[in-house]
Amino acid sequence: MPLKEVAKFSVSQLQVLDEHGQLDEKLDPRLSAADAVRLYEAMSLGREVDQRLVRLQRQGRMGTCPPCTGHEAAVCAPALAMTDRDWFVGYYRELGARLMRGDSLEQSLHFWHGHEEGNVQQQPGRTLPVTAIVGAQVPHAVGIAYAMKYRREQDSAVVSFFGDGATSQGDVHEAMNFAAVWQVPVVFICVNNQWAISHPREQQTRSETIAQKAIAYGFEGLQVDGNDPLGMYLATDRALQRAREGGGPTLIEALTYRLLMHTTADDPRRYRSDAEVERWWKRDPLPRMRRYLEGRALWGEAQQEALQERMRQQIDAAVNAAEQAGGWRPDVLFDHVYGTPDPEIEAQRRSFLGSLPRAGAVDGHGA
Ligand SMILES: Cc1ncc(C[n+]2csc(CCOP(=O)(O)OP(=O)(O)O)c2C)c(N)n1
Repeated sequence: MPLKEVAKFSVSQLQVLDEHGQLDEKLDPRLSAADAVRLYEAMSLGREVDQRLVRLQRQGRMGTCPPCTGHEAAVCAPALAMTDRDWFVGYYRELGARLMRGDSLEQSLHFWHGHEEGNVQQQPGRTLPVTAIVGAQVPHAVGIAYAMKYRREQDSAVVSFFGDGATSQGDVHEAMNFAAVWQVPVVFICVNNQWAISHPREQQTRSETIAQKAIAYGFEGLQVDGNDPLGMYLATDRALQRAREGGGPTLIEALTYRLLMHTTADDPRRYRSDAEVERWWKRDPLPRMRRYLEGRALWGEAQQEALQERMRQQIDAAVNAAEQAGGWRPDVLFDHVYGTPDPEIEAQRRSFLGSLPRAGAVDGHGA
């Protein structure tokens, strides 16, 4: 059967700052000193809060939470590239980036402690709350982008984050297909951390890269070293520009690694080797960014010590405030299921309250 080639594609990988702190001068996005420092500080705060959350959970002072250690470049650099006019539609592993977008640390602590109050929108800005339903946020992102196009908003775009596991969800593919058909201003960032709980990337898809999936839908897909903050910034900045100029969607595959457990309820030693984890710690985005700052004479031991102290005080204050807050109603989760009261939901509320040891008397720390 004679065959003729009808299409040919390739996928590129971007790296600007390698694991040794070596900079590709031609690709350097030339961040201002203030932005470079802001990015490093945001990544550091994300890491520090993450470590504290795990310790608090181990002490029984925090609910189950999903650590973000390792993801800092993949999420904070895109947040730096975004403006307040852009929509941030994420999932549950972008803590540092959410703090950059104006979420309060205290309220994030409420959220991970399981208090519905942590879901109340913390700022009037364009950041959607955390979602734990894998992939559900991606159609929302495309819907928002569609509305922006319809309203002819030209100064803004949507950035949506999701994991490699989420690419097994139909929602993600439907969203990408419509984003391409409608040419809406959206940037998809797949944080490919190699694992969906205990399920390795290789069993998630037979595609060699996640980035190449974009080609099938008809838009650009690019793989980026997700531990390289400058590469992630550059890729997101360009994709946002294209989106705002009417050029449609982009898929960025951020190649990274979840350095800790999936959530504090998980033991990753049961499914992955210490050697693999060790290899990825050597590519940790934080020392890489610090070396870059030091190379530009923007950082040194004194700044690091001052930052550590500032972060310690900020986190201590938020933890204290979160632990002192309380008096939560345990049935608040029934309040917003529908916009108007519903007899079935009210029956469920009564049944739930009736099942509590001392109905109505349970505070935020005791239930
Ligand atoms: C629709 C749906 N299916 C299954 C789950 C259970 N679940 C929670 S997280 C997760 C893995 C997600 O992996 P990935 O998308 O790679 O993100 P990561 O947690 O690795 O950042 C699964 C299967 C869920 N929350 N929602």
